Amino acid sequence: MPELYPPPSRVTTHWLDVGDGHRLRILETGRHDGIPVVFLHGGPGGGVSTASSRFFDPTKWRVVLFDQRGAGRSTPVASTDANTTWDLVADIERVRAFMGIDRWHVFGGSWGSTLALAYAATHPDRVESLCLRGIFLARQKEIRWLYQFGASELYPDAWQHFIAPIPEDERDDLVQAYHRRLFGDDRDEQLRCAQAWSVWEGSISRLEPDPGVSGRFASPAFALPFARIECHYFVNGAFFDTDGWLLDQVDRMRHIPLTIVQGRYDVVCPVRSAFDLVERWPEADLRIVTAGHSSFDPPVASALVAATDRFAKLGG
Ligand code: STX
Repeated sequence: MPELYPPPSRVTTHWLDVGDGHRLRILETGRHDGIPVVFLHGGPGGGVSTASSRFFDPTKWRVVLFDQRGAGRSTPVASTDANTTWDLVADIERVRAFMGIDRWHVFGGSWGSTLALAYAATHPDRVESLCLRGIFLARQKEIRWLYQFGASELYPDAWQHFIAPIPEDERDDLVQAYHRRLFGDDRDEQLRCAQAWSVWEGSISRLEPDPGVSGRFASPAFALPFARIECHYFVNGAFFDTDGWLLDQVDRMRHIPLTIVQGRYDVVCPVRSAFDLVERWPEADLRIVTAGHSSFDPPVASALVAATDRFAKLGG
């Protein structure tokens, strides 16, 4: 079982102005002349950490990680102005050009898989391979599963805390009810709701209970951008023209080598979505592991490292 690579010894930070008032923080790790790969984080709104570069052999890869609009250390933080899937797809191209890269490998989990597929469908010639984890296609049924009914039945204890900030007569549409509060005038309520939203997702991510979850996910610096940006995307159907739009684009990108690592017990992004994708994309290499959603659940981490090692061996 391959292990995560050590935390990076050298991290270079870049800043890129992408217009509309947004400035992105970009991190670069690994070899200057390594095989280029872009890491797309989850949420949307989750941000990157240097730990995300641990899926890549630093002697082989040049890893580019960036905080998507409004996320992590990108500014203005938690802003949803000019912030749609298509702005993010255009930003990936801006980051690629800024780094002087012609084609690259694309790696993303959860929302990162959604964004990777939207990018590959739009710019298939720029994508050398796709390595995706916890497939999320942003269909209404996936959004409902996570925030209305489904995950609620597996984690009724955590769910109780998720619904607590919303009055009973608004609980028939929790995403809308949260949206009103996350974008309302009451700052205290904004933060309380952001924390409840964020802790919910954190609480259901790992297969094994994670005692540190409320501390990390409730910290305002993480919770505010994560909850506001996610909620903004999900009230807008992730800005896709149709429900299931990504599945209808598969023929544009089926020539790209695709590896999927999927937790059998992923409650955030149930395996059904990976299955639906592979039905349309039978060449995909789907690896189902006994794990939950998180890329740091050990079987997921091992399978991801094995996948990037295979892509590196194929010659990059
Ligand atoms: N959102 C799932 C997602 O992309 C529907 C996601 N869940 N947790 C994360 O991302 C972080 C790891 C970024 C916290």
